Amino acid sequence: MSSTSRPPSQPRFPDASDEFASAPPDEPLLSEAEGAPRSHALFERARQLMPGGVNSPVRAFGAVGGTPRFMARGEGAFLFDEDGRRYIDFVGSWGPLIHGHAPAFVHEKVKAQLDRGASFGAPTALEVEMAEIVCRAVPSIQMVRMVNSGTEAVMGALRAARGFTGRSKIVKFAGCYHGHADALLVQAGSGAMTMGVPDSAGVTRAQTQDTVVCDFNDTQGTRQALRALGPELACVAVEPLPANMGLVPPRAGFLEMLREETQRSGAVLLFDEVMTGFRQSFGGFQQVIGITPDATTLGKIIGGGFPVGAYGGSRAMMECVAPSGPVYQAGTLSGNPIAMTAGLATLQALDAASYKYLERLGARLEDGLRAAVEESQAEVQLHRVGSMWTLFFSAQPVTDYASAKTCDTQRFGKYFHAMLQRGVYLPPSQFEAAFLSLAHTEAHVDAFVQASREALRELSS
Ligand code: KE4
Repeated sequence: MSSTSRPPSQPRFPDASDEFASAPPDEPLLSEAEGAPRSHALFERARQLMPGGVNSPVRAFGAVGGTPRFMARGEGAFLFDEDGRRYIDFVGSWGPLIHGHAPAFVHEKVKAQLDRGASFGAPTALEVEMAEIVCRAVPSIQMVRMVNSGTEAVMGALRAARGFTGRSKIVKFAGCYHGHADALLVQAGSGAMTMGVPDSAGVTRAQTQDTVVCDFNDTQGTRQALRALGPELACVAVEPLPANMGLVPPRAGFLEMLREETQRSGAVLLFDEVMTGFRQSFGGFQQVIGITPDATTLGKIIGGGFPVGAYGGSRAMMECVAPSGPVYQAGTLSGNPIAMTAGLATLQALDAASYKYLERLGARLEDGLRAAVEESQAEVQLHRVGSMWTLFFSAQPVTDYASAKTCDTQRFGKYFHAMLQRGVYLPPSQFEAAFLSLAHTEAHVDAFVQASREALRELSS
């Protein structure tokens, strides 16, 4: 845990009486083109120039319909779109912004670093400081390598696991997302063991033939699959708290079985904590559940909003990575001074009180949302862990990818837009998690609950 005190410029936590006192003003429901003319015009231009008009698919509102809001500015818990509309933001750039948008105590340090230079292509003290914090905080990490995205982190970790074990097979789980590396873009099949079938055009069977897909939370079937793979198995990659099929907590015993079986076979157990690292606790979700994997991937929060990723694990495995060992991996901007400065300022401002605050806010949100669901009799499943949650539009429990896929995504889209109209910005997909930050207050949570109460009532009318 960081020993430095909170930077003076950052109040302990925004107080609940901040300027956001009441629900956003009631406005007539406008058409997308009327309600968001600048976003609409920008989207028309963007679609001519970039695939789907975006630089990452989920942003295009394909899963919820309508015009994606082009954001102009972020401040604390708020986003402001190009049409000047303000939203309470519960996406937080998909997880990095644990302190909210544009925290002064982070951006001041980044601005100062910019005057000293953005990138040197040479080692810096900043990378040593970051490595010391990560190795001290994350139970499984004795050595770490910085990269520039979560995808790169997972690519590096898998290559290190294969180089370290000399084996080829990888197990991943249906519904878990680990970035867009070829070997992991495989058909999320059902059943205990599905040989990897490419899930994306451009990925060849050759690139996925060593990838095996199991079902998350299927303890017995997965155990059988791991035993069948035996000494061929290099790595089991898992989000210990999956959030890319929506938030689906692990069943008791499931992760423990993965730990036991990989210990037994000598395969590397990789926890992909790109999203949960430094989010669920300072030591990640692995510290919360007390299960130490062999390797961990990180991203998002450790870059404080700048491009970053990291992979780490035992000294024995990491010393296989170039230049210490034969596993090659490199990156022009890996560990660059800007991302390191932003990441260090972000991590150094996190302490036990931060996570207590996020849990208190998360519990308030969950209680309020459950009451709103009760009132509207909506057929939904609410999963919340710490500052992350998903409201699944399903009458049935959601415990894995197959059950997540049965959700009524049309109704989710209606809920999403009803919330957007009320000034609440949620992830534009049923299969994502929403995030609270330390910039959110009780007033923001209460406004979210009130908007949800109205939106769910609207859906059920
Ligand atoms: P990036 O390459 O996007 O930095 O990280 C890939 C990644 C790896 N592992 C996990 C567990 C992840 O959640 C991610 C990326 N998360 C998504 C949100 N579901 C990023 C949003 C997007 O793709 O635009």
